[in-house]
Amino acid sequence: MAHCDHGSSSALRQRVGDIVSQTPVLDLHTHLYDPSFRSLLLRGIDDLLVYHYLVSESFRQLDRDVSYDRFWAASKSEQADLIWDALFVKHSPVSEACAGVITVLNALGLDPRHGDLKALRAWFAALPAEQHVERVLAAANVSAVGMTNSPFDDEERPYWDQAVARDPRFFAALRIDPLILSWKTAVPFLKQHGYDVSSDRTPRTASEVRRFLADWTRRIGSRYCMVSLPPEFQYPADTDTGWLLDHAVLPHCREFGQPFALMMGVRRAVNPSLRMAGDGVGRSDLNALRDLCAANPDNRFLATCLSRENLHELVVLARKFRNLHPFGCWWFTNTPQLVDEITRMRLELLGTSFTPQHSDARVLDQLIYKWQHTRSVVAGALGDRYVALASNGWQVTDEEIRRDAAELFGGAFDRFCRG
Ligand code: RAT
Ligand code: ZN
Repeated sequence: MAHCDHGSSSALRQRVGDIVSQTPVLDLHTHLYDPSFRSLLLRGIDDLLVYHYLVSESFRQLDRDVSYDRFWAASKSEQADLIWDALFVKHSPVSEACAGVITVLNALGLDPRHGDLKALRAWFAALPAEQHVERVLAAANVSAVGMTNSPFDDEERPYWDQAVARDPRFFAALRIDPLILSWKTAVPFLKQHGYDVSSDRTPRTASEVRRFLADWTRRIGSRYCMVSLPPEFQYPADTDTGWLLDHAVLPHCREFGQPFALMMGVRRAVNPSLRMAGDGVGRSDLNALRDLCAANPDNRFLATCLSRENLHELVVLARKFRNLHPFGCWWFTNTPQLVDEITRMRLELLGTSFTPQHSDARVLDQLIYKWQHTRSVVAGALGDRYVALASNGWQVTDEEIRRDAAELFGGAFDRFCRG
């Protein structure tokens, strides 16, 4: 029997690391836009610094006299200055979100220690959006970027009426939180946009909601439909949400042969003073997901959970339901230690039939750090599985490593979407 000694196991780990970094990623969920969406595409140092992950961290370190009101009244670059001073100058940037900024600057050849924010701002300002996109996609080795597209977003909606050339590497995903979670306010919105709905649960309303979903799916070329859900989400349920799922959303996804993506466990506005940075986490009841998968075998579900405590149960559910595809280490679980734990658990229980990560990037440059950090963790976890196999005589080939890495970085998702 061939044994994998220390020398060959470190060579194997090295091969895995190389192949994982050479494998392009399909990033299935971000909040990025292609450059044709102009100011909606966030990029550069100020946007990196006012990222909501950093806003919430900065309030732990800012001087007490910086009130919420004072912070929000400041301009974007003034907010960036405050955050830079609190998190990078007065303290070391050791948190994951802070370290991400350093990874980005380093990858772009910028040295934040020699210079000030002014110099960094000037560097980014000189970079046209298209060139910036090329540079970042190349540095991150990302080949496709899933957007988050909401028909309910007044800033985004007008862009879909423009017949402009779009960057085909950015693909659309239809985001429908307001429809599913605040039906009472969605009704007047739909009416205003020409859909004959009422707050009664009638067949006419269901078919009009389906027409709305179909129109937007076609208009934006959406690849899947998505919602984020509070910890209280239940299914089946005699609620507007339950009714909309059964009579509009799930039939729509079946008709278009598309998955429905659930991001479970976000508790919105735990601290409203922090605005977008004020959301928290709660543990979800995954019996709802079990029942969704069991009662709707002709639907496919992508799912991620915000609560670490839900993630083991999610993996076990995926073993039971082939119409369920776990994805990503979302938001508060996107830290190297948790990505490592979660990815190892998924590899050990699901093989390669899941998608370890999505970036959730809101700022173009973040693709660099989110993927660089993820790649090193995924390579470590995968490398250890191959080393264990090698110690029992199964030597993985480079071609097999390439195949597995491609599965994990978008191939398995692609196949799952195709059904
Ligand atoms: O990770 C995030 O940036 C969150 O603010 C959310 O946007 C979350 O990813 C979501 O899509 O709801
Ligand atoms: Zn998101």
